[in-house]
Amino acid sequence: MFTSMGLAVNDPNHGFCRDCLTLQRTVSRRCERCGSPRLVQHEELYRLHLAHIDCDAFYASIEKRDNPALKDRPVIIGGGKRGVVSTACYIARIHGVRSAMPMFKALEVCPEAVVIKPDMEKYVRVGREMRAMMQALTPLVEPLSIDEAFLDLAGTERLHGLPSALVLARFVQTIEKELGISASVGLSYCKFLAKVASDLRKPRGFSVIGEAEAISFLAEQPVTMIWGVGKAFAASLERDGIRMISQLQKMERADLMHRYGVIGDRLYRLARAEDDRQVDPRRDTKSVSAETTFDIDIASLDDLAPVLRALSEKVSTRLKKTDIAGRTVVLKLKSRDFKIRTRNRQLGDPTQLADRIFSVGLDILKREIDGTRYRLLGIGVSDLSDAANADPPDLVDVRARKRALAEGAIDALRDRFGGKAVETGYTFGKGHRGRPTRPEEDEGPELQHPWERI
Ligand code: TTP
Ligand code: MG
Ligand code: MG
Repeated sequence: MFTSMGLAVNDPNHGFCRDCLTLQRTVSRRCERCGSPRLVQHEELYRLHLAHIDCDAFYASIEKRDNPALKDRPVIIGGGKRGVVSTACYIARIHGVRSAMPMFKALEVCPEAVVIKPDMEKYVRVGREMRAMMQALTPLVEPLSIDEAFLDLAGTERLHGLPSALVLARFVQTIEKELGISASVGLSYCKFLAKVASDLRKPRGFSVIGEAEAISFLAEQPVTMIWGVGKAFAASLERDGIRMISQLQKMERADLMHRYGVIGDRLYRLARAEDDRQVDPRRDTKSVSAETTFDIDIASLDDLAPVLRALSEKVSTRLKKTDIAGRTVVLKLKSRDFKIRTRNRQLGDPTQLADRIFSVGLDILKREIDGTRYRLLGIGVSDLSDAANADPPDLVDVRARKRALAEGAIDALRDRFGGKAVETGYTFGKGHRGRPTRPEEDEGPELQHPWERI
């Protein structure tokens, strides 16, 4: 398939065509061989090896693949209990449908949409297939979620007989053909910009951000482009008059750290395109979780909540020890008749905090209190990432911030005096019936749920 047309690969003057993978003799708008406009040209194209690949409208693409009649129709995946949009295909997005939008609202803006209930097993299967195909390209694959991963292709040129950029272009062609889904590629020299790049020209995008233009590119972007700057934090930056990354580029590290703590240091570095995090395939750790089996089956929230609190603290401690955080909270219940229920909820930012894990877990748990007697309760987080991205200071919610600080103080005491020294309102003297009786707490197997089974 790959045609060099006698041109030296690795010459930055020659871009290539993403449709026929042919190197181009000149800088042009259309492929010299097949006429396609899908050309990639960039000074650093053959020097960059760090990629982020993210599938386009993942769940919706799979459903379209399996039912070609849906191809040109707006498709929304969602519904179910929470009644929100999981994802919308790009046609539905033109009408204004977005992830996490309440379904009634989505149908207001796009009444002709076809709504499909998620089939997680199927999506997980496809995600796994794609991951295996990535791992055939390089051992350095770091999955971020069901439909995306970082790949470091440095040093694989000899193996593939192709520069990384072409390996990536060929890879997306392969998954289009073999899996029937499309994906977008971001190619850069660091994780931050590879991830930013993959999102620039969705769907079927291929974007390159080189070292030479990194800083000027970032200068024109809003602060929300920085990893970990969620809505709440962006609002507090805005109150301080900071909206664009160019403003951060002019600020001193000490000033940013004084204002925003540890995250200030991250703002300083990422605004300057400094990011030396390596692609770490071990980050594939599926989830961090804790679960326990009761001696007596339990149906009431009053009895389950203290156990949930204790387990959340255990998960939080493990996260803090290993310096990682999770963005999806997963609750697991096993009923008397051994039926397993797992429920998960994605957060805006990754967390390490017992308080957050517990409150989200409790919220999910409340919906499962329906008289069923449970023999097992588990809580965990998945979608793991660096702790550096966790729990950005939410200056909007002062109470949440205070709780986080209090949690830090409790952790310090626990470190000094052991886990039992400090008990919070929820665990203290409550719910002895719900207390794990066998053994103290089982670590149990990792939670089985769609996000981490992949
Ligand atoms: P994303 O990669 O965030 O989104 P996407 O693949 O649907 O669309 P894009 O082209 O913008 O990448 O998430 C992957 C899948 O995860 C998505 O198809 C559905 C699921 N998901 C949810 O269930 N809820 C959410 O809020 C989000 C963001 C994703
Ligand atoms: Mg995606
Ligand atoms: Mg994704």
